[in-house]
Amino acid sequence: MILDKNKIQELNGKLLSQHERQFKFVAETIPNIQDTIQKLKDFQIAIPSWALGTGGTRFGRFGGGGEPRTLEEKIEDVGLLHQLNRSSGAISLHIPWDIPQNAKDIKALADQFQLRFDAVNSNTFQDQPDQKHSYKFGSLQHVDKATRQQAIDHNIEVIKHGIELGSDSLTVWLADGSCFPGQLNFRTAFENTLQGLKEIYKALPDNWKMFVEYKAFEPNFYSMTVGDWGQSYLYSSKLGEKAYTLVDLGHHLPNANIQQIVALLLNEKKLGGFHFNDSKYGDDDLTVGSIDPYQLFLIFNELVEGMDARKMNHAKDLGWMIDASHNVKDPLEDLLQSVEAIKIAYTQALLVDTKALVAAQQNNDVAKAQEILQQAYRTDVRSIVAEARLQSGAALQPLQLFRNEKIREQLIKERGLRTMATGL
Ligand SMILES: [Mn+2]
Repeated sequence: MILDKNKIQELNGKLLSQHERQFKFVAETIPNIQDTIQKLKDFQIAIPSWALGTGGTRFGRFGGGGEPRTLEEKIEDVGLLHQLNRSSGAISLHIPWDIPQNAKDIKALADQFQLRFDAVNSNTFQDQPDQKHSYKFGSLQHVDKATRQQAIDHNIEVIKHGIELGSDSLTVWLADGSCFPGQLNFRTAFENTLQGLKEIYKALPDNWKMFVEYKAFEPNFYSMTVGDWGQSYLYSSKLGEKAYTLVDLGHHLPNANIQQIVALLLNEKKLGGFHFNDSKYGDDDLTVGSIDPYQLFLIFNELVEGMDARKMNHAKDLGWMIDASHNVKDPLEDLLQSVEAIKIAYTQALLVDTKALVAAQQNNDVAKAQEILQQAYRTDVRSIVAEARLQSGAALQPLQLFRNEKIREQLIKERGLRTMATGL
């Protein structure tokens, strides 16, 4: 569905005077506020097609109704989000769940919503009905050459779909690993995986990037063949300069210092992109910023500092994606909240007094360094993020508008109650 633009204007009109008061209050304290707002307008976060529906767990799935049934409807949903916040201008597809029947038409539809295609994602973690060899014991790591070749061919197929849609990156996440000691020869698994990745890498167009995503555990519980940033870094270094590590915030063991990982990968020119989500225990795939917004801020602080040190473009030089899916919220509301949390953390990171922080570090003034970071973190920047939305023609309060307009109810009416967006 397409939201009537007047609805956005109408609600913004009602909220405007309060917004202006709040914005003025905080803007006065920030030098070059319009620079910050421009950065926020440019900063777009890709929405993964699989987050548009209820994710479920291995115990069950409680669908909320009105989920997109086709690729076209998935694009419409992301288009709707983008209309509401002007911050979700890209969609990340999952093959084979989202194979475009007619790439030209799909591209035209995305253009209509001003969306581009972000990284395409391959899938060798489940078997498809027409598949010859099973991935039960892995894909690129598999002991059987034909199974490995099938996984390589699939990834090359995904690149081809991506080229047709104008994407410029491939994300490879492998579920490969082992559940029990002795099941796998670690070195052979690594070498097989590396050889497979090399074959896929060869099929990348010159302007493409390949993201190697790691994960500490699950679905394999004893070892993962790309289990942490060090292993991903090994693969991406051996592959070449088009290969990068992708950091999914939920793919670490508890208490990992993700901000330090990010800082060093960025420094080594090997950080490619992000999958944002939040977690309490593991790969919980919860709404970004719902559990530990301070960590999210600290990660963004390293990103901004590291990108500025390398004179990178914040909006374009890294891949920004959400990777979340769960059981209890409306997926579109969840995505609005996630995008908002990312933008808030980014804004707070832009507010850090870098000069003062460097001076505090040079003087070993630990208390001052903490004060500087928390000064930025504790600034209520919500009205700055809202101002950027307002200037872009989006809603001051996207979630409120989503509810006021009863968008979910309309989607249920259009699509029915028992629809399902993911291929899980
Ligand atoms: Mn991920």
